[in-house]
Amino acid sequence: MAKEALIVIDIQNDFCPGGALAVDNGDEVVPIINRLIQQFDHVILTQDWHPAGHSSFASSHSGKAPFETIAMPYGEQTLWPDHCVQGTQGAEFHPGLEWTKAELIIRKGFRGGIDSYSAFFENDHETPTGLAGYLRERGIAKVTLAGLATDFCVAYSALDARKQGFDATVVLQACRAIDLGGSLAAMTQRMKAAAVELV
Ligand code: VGL
Ligand code: ZN
Repeated sequence: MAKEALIVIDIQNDFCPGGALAVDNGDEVVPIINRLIQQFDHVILTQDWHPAGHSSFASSHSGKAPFETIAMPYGEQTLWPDHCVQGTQGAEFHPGLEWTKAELIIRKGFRGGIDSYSAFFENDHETPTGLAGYLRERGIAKVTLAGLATDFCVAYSALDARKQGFDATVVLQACRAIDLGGSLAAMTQRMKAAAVELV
């Protein structure tokens, strides 16, 4: 049988209550994800990892507020509060996440001029992170995704997994959403249309 991997998306302090870009009830998924980690032979983590002054931060654009959008050379970009700055406490994994078993940590959003929601591609949808090659080389054909946030990093990762020919399942009870302007419903629709299995 083809090998499977669990991809745990961005379980970092800044996405949990009290963090800079807190997702409502984001920390509730930690015990659920810990159980999933025990169940999978292969576990991969992603870590949002921005340099200070990153172009996805509203604070980098005068007159712009968080959750507004801006036109970037690679397309429309939502602007965020400063979050997950490299080396800060906010960028660390949630202290309750039992991550030691993870075989790979994919850091993303580390280039100042471009954001990266997906674990596979940056937001230009063409600069790869290397994850697809890593999975293929290791014979992993199916990925299960969980984490934060459902309608951004989880959804874009699941869509790109499908585009790259992997089977993809999202465990919804192990995800929480930001839900900005209907983004949760829109991204749920896109995942269904791309044959992402939602369980
Ligand atoms: C995320 C917004 C900005 C996410 C990361 O993990 O969903 N969202 N950076
Ligand atoms: Zn980010």
